[in-house]
Amino acid sequence: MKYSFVATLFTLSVVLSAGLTVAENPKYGLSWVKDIPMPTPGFLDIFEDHLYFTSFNAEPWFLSKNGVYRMAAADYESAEPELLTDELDWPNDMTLLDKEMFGFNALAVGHGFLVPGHATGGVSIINLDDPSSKPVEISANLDNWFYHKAYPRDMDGDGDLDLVTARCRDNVIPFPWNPPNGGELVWLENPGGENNLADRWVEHEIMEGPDFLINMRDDGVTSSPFELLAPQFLTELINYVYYDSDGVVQNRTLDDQLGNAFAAEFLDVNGDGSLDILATNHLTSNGGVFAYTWDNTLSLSTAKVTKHTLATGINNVQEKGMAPGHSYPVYPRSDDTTEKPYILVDGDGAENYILLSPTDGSDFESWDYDMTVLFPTECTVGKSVSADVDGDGWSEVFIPLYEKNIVRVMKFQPWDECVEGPPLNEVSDREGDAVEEGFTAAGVA
Ligand SMILES: *[C@@H]1O[C@H](CO)[C@@H](O)[C@H](O)[C@H]1NC(C)=O
Ligand SMILES: [Ca+2]
Ligand SMILES: [Ca+2]
Ligand SMILES: [Ca+2]
Ligand SMILES: [Ca+2]
Repeated sequence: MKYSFVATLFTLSVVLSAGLTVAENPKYGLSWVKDIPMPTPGFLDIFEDHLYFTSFNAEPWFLSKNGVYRMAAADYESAEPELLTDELDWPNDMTLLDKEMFGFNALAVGHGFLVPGHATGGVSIINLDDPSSKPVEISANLDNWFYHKAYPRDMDGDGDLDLVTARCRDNVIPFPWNPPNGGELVWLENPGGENNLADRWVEHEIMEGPDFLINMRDDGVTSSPFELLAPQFLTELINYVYYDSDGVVQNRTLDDQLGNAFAAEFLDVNGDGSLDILATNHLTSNGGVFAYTWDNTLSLSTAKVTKHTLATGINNVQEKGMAPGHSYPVYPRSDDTTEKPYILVDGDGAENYILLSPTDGSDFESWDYDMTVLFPTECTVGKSVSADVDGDGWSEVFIPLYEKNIVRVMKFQPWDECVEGPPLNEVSDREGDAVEEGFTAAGVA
């Protein structure tokens, strides 16, 4: 194990107006439920009633155990993840597609990564109604381009849904004979008809810049054919991409001060009913979480945008790696949305799991949050996800602990009633002892 942390919970101090400093726990914390064994889990999503997981690793593709898995979310106590496919190399994030697109329920998965041997990726379609069928890669199989997330939009107005995605070329070792690193926003043209998966789709470039993740605005108020956020890692900014009234693509840089960007999403961060942006960067030191607000009655293309820093000081601890990863708001109690939601942050290379609780949950004007490291993970944290999947009024949280080969299931509970999970410093890394021992150490038979 490269690093070990003191496995204690701690909270930042809260300064009271009287000038006293006391440590105050958030009202709610995360209580351990179980650890689900899964090789090197990466991205998690919840679509409808199911949890979806991707798994990838740096071994040569013919040795590696890549996978896309699914599990009935409400049955998290007993269900086992079902392998949908192990044929995609380095699957990243996923999107559930409408049945009308292919005539079956389908998942679009972006795949490939900058790790040598995995750099040529694509976008593939998984048939969820027939998981025994092989995924179909529809992207153009371009050397050294990899993809993270695709969204359906009708880009040419012919009535069928195309896919919009970002592709990235980021050679870890930039030999002079390699094409330059960079990112591009592209759309893949649906050929239409019943055999629209028979051939690869033509890939059209929209603009340069977007590279890893993108996020489509989907609140119904949007320019046509889309409005999106591109957290650009390579060019170190958050870009807002939209179409003007002449149908010409335009873009506006929302923040060029945050360094390498990781995520930026359209969300109601503070639960006041108006749309905001939640973002993270991805740095070796002093990574953070940021919100951006604007007057929703105005177009984001011209409105004044205010940046709020919700957390800083999130430090990478790995030899290779950066921090933090993805973050998202969640109501600890799904049936109580009167106060502001909490925010969960994947530490990624910081090797921890972080909770931001509103300093004053009822003050919707305030952007002050208290940061609590819930537990050290002793490994990379992938993209976690939360929802009240069993309808008991408490939100469950599913956390991919990459080198531990575990998805940790937790549930919001009152802070004082939270159960601590088995210590992760006793769970073997992938590089260490047998994976099976790791599962045993984590209390999973
Ligand atoms: C994006 O914005 C920059 C700066 O305004 C501009 O130079 C560039 O042409 C824009 N690209 C597109 C595709 O709109
Ligand atoms: Ca179309
Ligand atoms: Ca078409
Ligand atoms: Ca809001
Ligand atoms: Ca629940």
